[in-house]
Amino acid sequence: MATERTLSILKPDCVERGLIGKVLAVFEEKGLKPVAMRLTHLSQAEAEGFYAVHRERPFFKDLVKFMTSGPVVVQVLEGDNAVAKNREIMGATNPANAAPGTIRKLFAQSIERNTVHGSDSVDNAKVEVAYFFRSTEQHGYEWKR
Ligand code: IDP
Ligand code: MG
Repeated sequence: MATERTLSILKPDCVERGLIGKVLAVFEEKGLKPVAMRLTHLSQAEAEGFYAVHRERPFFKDLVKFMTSGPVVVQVLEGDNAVAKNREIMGATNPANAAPGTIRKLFAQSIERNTVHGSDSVDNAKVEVAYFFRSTEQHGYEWKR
C-alpha cells in the first residue's frame, strides 16, 4: 500500500467543544500520523477558496459562515492509503448515516457541524494540503510504539 498524505480539518464544532484531543487520539490509534498541524481562524476568503467546488450548492453560504465561526485545526495526516483511510475513520457526511466508531458518529452534531473535513481523493489531497502547508512545514517521522 502506498504511503499518502491527506488534509484533515478539525472544524469549529470540534474545537469549541474541547474535542481536539479526543479526535486526534482516534486518528493516532487508527494509524494516521499528523505530520503538519496549525490552529487557525479561517477568513471568509480562505473558506470560500477552500470550498470553491461547492459554491453552487445551497449550503455553501452557511458552510462558509460555520467554518469561519471560530478556530479550526488544519493538519496533514500521513499513512498507508491515508486518503481513503481518513474518509473511513471520519464516517459519512451526515452523522445519522455514519458507521459506529467513526468520528462523525461519535462526535458530530449535524450534517453541517460534522466535526472533521478530509480530502476525498488523492488528487484533491495534494491540492488541499498545498492550500494550507508548504512542504517545509510538513515533517515526517517514524512512530516508536
Ligand atoms: P464531506 O465533508 O463528507 O466530504 P461534502 O459533500 O464535501 O462532504 O460537503 C462539505 C461540507 O459541507 C460537509 O462536511 C458539511 O459540513 C457541509 N454539508 C454538506 N452537505 C450539507 C447539507 O446538505 N446541509 C448543510 N451542510 C452540508
Ligand atoms: Mg468533501
